[in-house]
Amino acid sequence: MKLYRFRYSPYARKVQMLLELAHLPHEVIEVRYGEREELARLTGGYIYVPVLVTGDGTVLTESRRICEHVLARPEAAHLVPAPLEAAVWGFHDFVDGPVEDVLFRIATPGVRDAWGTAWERALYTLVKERKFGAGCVDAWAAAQGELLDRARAVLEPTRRVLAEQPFVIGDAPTLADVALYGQWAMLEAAAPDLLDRLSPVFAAHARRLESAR
Ligand SMILES: N[C@@H](CCC(=O)N[C@@H](CS)C(=O)NCC(=O)O)C(=O)O
Repeated sequence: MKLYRFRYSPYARKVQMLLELAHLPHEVIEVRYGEREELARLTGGYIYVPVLVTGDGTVLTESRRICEHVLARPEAAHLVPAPLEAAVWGFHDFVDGPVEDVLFRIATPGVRDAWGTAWERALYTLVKERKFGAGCVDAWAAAQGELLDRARAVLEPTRRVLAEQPFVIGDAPTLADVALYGQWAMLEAAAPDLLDRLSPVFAAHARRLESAR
């Protein structure tokens, strides 16, 4: 399989961790933000990541759909234990919704500054400003402290659980942890200390997942 990603993409990093925990062989293709010709040709025009190309050449887009596909494989079944299916998917959707909604604002200024070319920084800013308004990236940089407080409030029950047990559901990782890991990877791609500043409990959770894969 081939996984197309940006290093900062929480959705792509979620899929990557899922493949790693399931021990499904895959090649990671690092897409250059300012150069997506291969991706556009492959997908027929979809230039978001993640994109997964499966062993039989099927091209999958949308991380939730990709996760469903991977989880249908026997190697990955343990990552959504049957009696916990509703809870695990519910948590996944909570992470990709309200959690991502605040964390991407925290990560965005650092992600922008990390792009290697002025063209990529300008394109990334344009993409954000077209959706969230002129000056949004600089405004999020200025409001980082408040955004971190908002994120801590949204994630406080999760933090309390992870302070007491290794993973969201107990002793073994599930899709719930994998979804969180995508967010942690985004923050650390923006700035290496950002996740630890959000909470050392979350940084420890990221390291546990990396050890588990
Ligand atoms: N709903 C999609 C969202 C994918 C998405 O928004 N990907 C972002 C990276 S996190 C992207 O590719 N953005 C393109 C751009 O910034 O031009 C999924 O879950 O896969």
